[in-house]
Amino acid sequence: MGEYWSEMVDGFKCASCILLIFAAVVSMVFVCAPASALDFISTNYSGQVIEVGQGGIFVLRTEFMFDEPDFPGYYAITVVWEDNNRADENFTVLYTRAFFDNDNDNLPGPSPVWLENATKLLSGSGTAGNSWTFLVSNTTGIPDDGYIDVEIYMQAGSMGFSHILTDNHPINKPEWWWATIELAEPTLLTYHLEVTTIRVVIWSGSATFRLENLYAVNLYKDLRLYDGKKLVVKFYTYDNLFENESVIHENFTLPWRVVPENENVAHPSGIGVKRARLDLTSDNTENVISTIATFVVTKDVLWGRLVGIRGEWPYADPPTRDALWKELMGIRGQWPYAPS
Ligand SMILES: [Ca+2]
Ligand SMILES: [Ca+2]
Ligand SMILES: [Ca+2]
Repeated sequence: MGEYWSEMVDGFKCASCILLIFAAVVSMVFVCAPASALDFISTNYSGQVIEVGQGGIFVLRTEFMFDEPDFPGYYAITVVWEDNNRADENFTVLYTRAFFDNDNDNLPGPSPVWLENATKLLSGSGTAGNSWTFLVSNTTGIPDDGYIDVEIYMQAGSMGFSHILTDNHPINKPEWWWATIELAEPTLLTYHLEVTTIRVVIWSGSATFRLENLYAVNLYKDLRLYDGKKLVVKFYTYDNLFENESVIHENFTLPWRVVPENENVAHPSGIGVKRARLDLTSDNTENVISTIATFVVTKDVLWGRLVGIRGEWPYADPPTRDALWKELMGIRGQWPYAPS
């Protein structure tokens, strides 16, 4: 029994020995790893689509962390694009800024700790016009550890020209291999970036019309506007003759994110809706910058509303029944003209 017990103890010792060795190996891996595994955090542009208005400003943000107290930190961020030999297909770097962001809200905060940047803009001949290379780096080693954000503020346009509308103006294509993020503390690491798709647009998002009742549309919209002064719902006859309009938003500051919302828009003439259209316009609503959505009250749409009225009828109070009856007669009157 005693012998057996001592064997057990020896076995246990041996097992803890192995565990210790294992722990030592693991911790060695860990000690070696942080500089390479923890430095780079993320970007908002590598492999991403960025939408911007013509002449609008967008930010390329790189986030990383220095965590080796005995080594000052270094960074260099290089972005590359081409201009198709046109000022209106080029970007302009406006400025850069770098700061500690230890609370990770991507903002410099009320008493920011700025880091000194050096920038360089180089150009040469590329495959589609000039190739532009922009480099931002720190000048001397950063003594403090922590989370750092480096931002490059760019404008969609150059030489006083706004960038043309486009689905894809690439930044950092894979063949432009020198587009990298380099970070160094005890070791120097190079990260290659995925292509960034810059879309230059008037607006982005979506808007959907529904018939609320014969006299009003319901409009769901989740939009970002980069241009324009007014959002207008315009009403037309089935033959596309203008009837009336309702300005639903104005006096907004661009770029503007329309809070996703459902909104009922009544025909201002109090008559049945035949065609409706959501336009982004200048101050004069006749100057259409872009038509965002269109809607036709077809026979199918009218039928849907008839079914709706039938459902509401049994529960409606007398004044509502009067209104529903009037609407029903209105649908009857509009039906022959509605396209199927
Ligand atoms: Ca350090
Ligand atoms: Ca912050
Ligand atoms: Ca950040």
